[in-house]
Order: sequence, then C-alpha cells, then structure tokens
Amino acid sequence: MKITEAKVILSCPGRNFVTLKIMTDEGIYGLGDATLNGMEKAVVAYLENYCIPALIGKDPCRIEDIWHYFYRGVYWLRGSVSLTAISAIDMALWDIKGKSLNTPLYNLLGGKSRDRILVYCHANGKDAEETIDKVGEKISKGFRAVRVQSGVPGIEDAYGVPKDDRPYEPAAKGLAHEETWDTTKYLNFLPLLFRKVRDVYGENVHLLHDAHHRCTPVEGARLAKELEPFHLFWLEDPVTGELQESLRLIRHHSTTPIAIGEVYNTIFDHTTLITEQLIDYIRMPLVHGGGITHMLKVAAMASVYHINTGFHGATDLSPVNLAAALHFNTAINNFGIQEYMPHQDIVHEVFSINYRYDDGFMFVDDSPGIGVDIDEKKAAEYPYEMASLPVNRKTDGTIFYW
Ligand code: GCO
Ligand code: MG
Repeated sequence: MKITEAKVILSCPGRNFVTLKIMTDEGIYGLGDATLNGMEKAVVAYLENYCIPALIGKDPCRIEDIWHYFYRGVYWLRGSVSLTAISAIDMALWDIKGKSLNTPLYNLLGGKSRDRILVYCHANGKDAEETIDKVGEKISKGFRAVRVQSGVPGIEDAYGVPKDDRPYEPAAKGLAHEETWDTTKYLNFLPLLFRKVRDVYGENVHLLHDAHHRCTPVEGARLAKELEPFHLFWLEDPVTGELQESLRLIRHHSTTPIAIGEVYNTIFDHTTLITEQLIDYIRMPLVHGGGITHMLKVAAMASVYHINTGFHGATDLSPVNLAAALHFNTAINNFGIQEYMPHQDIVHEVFSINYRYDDGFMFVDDSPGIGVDIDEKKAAEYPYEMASLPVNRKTDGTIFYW
C-alpha cells in the first residue's frame, strides 16, 4: 500500500477542529485529529508545508517507522505543534491499518481489556450553591465521577465556570482576553466547597477537581492536604509540572491522588513523575502526546509504577481523538478514567461518531479502524474562526498561568 495524497480539513462547527485525512492507492483513507486549541493554523502549516509532502509515497503500514521519521528524523525534537502534527499522522495510519484489516483499533492494541469505559463529567456553577445543584444533576444522569469547579467569592474569573448558560468553552473569538486570579481566595474556599459536596452526596460518587496549574508547589501541597478528608478521585494540575521535581513536595504532604499532563507532549515530560511515583494519573491525550504509537509506550512505562491513564477529553479535542482514546482505553490494562465533555450537536453534523454514553460509561462500536468519519462538504460550511484561550493576571497585574 502507498500513501497517494493527504489533506488538512480546518473547520469550525461551533469551535475549531483540525483533521488530517490520509489517502492510499487502495482507496482506504484514515483520519487523525490535529487540533491544538488557539494554535490551529500553526499545526496546519507544519502539516501542509512539511509533513504531507514527506508522506506521499510512503507505505502506511510502517507506522512505527513513520513515527520515528517525523520525531527522531526531524532534528528539532518535541514541542506541542510538531507533536500534534505527529499525533494526527499516527492516528490516521492506525485508522488505515484497522480498515485494511477490517478490525476495530482496540483489536490492534491487544483486544478488549474491559467492556465499558468509566468517564467523568463536569459540574460547574457560579457559586457553591449552584455547583452543588449541578453535581446532583450529573449524578442523576448516571455519572459515577464528577469534576467539581465553582466560582470563588471575590474572584471574577474562576477556571472552568461559564459566564452564561452555555456549556463551558474557554476559547473566545479573536485575540486572548485577560482574566484575573487570586490564589489565596481560591485556597480558602475550595476545602469548604468539597466539605459541602460530601455532606450532601456522601461518599458514593467519585469527585475530581482541576486546579489548572494555579498553585506553587507549597500551595499545591496545602491544597492536596486540606482536600484529603474528602477523598478525591484526583486533584488535577495543582502545579504546571514544568519542573517535575516540584511534585515531590505535594506527594510528601498528601495522599490525595494527583493527575497531570494535559499540556505535555512526550514521555520525557513524565520520566521523573513516573519513576518516582509522584503522580497517579497521566492526562496527556493521544492528540497531543504523539498519537497511539507514543502513548502505548507512555502507558506501558506508567503501568510498571502503578500509574493509570486519565486522558484529557475537553471539547477542543475532536471526535476523532475521543474515539481513538476510547479504543485505547478499551485495550490497555492500566486505564483509569476518561474525561467526557460532550460536543455540541453541530459538531456531529461534520463528524459521524461510533461511540455513546450510557449510565456513567462510554462504549465504542466495532467498526473498523477508529470508526469516525468526516463530511467534508459540511465541514466547508463552517469556516475557521480565530479564537484564543485567555491570558491570566494576578490582581496586581502580574502575568500568571491560565
Ligand atoms: C480540562 C482542561 C481544559 C483545558 C482546555 C484548553 O481538564 O478539561 O483543563 O478545560 O483548559 O482543553 O484548551
Ligand atoms: Mg485540565
């Protein structure tokens, strides 16, 4: 088999998605997600100008070799833009392999290790009261695991809370808008919130929280310690983790499980975290973590150290990534949980999907390959609209992590 053509489809059904389509001389094509929120066109340019011309004529069956061609073979290692491009190529090649062998992706990864995929949803409200109601709504929809985010008294823009009644979506049209942040108010509020949530709903639901990189290591340690009585499933991104050693401080002070890595892109971002057992869940998703080929290695290394996966699954990752993640989660032994933020209906006008949510779990069907398709005519009806993630400042104006 030979790759004859490849193209990038940039479309905005409610939000921007970048999709790579690789075609072969046998008429089989594969799809890969290449969406990097707020940096879409950078990935498009890399794919169109450099990767696609080099793909033409290659044998799509040689997935491992092609992965290393674009990773090791390119002198400039690592980085979100290039790893997102590599991820898309890799997903599309696994999709082609599955279709050519007429078998679902999970079968190529070792077959089923489980029948259903535990997912967590988001409950978010403008204050503690509304947030507690939202948690109840999610529990009544069958969710076994709920991420709890709330507006914080005295902070105008808490992460994860929508400003209107629409579902939460952090990217807004145009250039980045600025938000303000106050860690002291947040740290004082959060344990009180979780105490109330546990008082109302008891212990029979998994609770998660995303600190979204906004603590220093010692603040993260305090937060993890003070949340300990409420038995979180995980505390996500207490620190950015650029400095992997910073997780030691948190670990030494608390048994609250830690999830990290949605902004990472290679195994080298995790090596200290994994080998020193400083974390419990890996967040790096297929779409930004080098695709299936690389994530198989990350998951295998993590499994040795009792660390499970908990892939990022926000709405800025396309249905192609979600379906691929569900196959991956079906196959590996050390799956932990999958984030599930349902896409708006308009997204499914462009992408036809092969997965479903039912009573706290997700299921992917047996269609060959990844199993998601794209309607290119529909995609063209929703042209790209520039959108950016916010920029964050402390109350005195200092730039901070968003
Ligand atoms: C999450 C994430 C997202 C990101 C978003 C950025 O845990 O789901 O933190 O909300 O902020 O995906 O593009
Ligand atoms: Mg997050």
